[in-house]
Amino acid sequence: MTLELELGELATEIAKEAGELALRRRRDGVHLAATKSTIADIVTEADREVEALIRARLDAARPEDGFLGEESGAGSGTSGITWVVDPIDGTVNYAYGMPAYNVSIAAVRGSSEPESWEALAAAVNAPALGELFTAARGHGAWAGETRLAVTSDTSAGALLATGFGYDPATHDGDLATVRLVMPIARDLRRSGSAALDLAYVAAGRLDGYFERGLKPWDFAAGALLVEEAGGLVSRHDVDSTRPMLISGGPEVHARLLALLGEKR
Ligand code: LIP
Repeated sequence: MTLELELGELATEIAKEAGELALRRRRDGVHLAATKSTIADIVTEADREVEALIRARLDAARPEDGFLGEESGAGSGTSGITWVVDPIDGTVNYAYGMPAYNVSIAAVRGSSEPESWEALAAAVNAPALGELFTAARGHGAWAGETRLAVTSDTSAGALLATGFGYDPATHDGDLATVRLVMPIARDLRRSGSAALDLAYVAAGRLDGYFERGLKPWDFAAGALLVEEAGGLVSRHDVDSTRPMLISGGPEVHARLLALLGEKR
């Protein structure tokens, strides 16, 4: 078995267990643990508990690996493999009881800097939706037994998705970005979860997705799903406080790149 498949099996197994925990805690009732960058940027007790479970399982299975999690931060390793984890991506959806949330786990070769890592394996588990998306580099992207592929025909316009940051001061600029891309769009979706948006691009349910200000754990797994489904993912303005992520099939990616590739 290749390293990519081995890491993918571990990510999938842990994402399943972590998703079941997140679902149980949602049904028990969600409790706010803290706020972060703004009052809207929340973390629930379940976020912390799910990440602790994921980190414990990874430490037991591969103690020499590094770790980068949204809630517990970074831990160095000696193996050259780093796990990049968002325990509950779509946290606000989760807190409100909306089903568009997921456990996102990626294994990358190299550091926890997106510009220098190579993603090797990914699992995005949306337990309330009953969907598990997986990928291992060189072995395709999957939803269960279904192989994923990005779209290619956007003659009716592209079905795009985006997201907005937690800081209201950024919303005007993000809306200006939306205005910029609408001429190539047939419509726009906003799920509230970057990992799910990327999984949907990989599955051909969206033609493209773009968003400013994502954190490494928001896109680490979803980006590999898109790449293994024949799509492209790129980041721009990476030295800014809010880099732009662009994703889609080759044609849609090129059109988004032409419109958004440089800071607007
Ligand atoms: C969320 C992303 C989403 C973005 C939100 C937030 P979180 O991640 O998945 O795409 O629009 O602002 O960053 O906070 O739920 O892990």
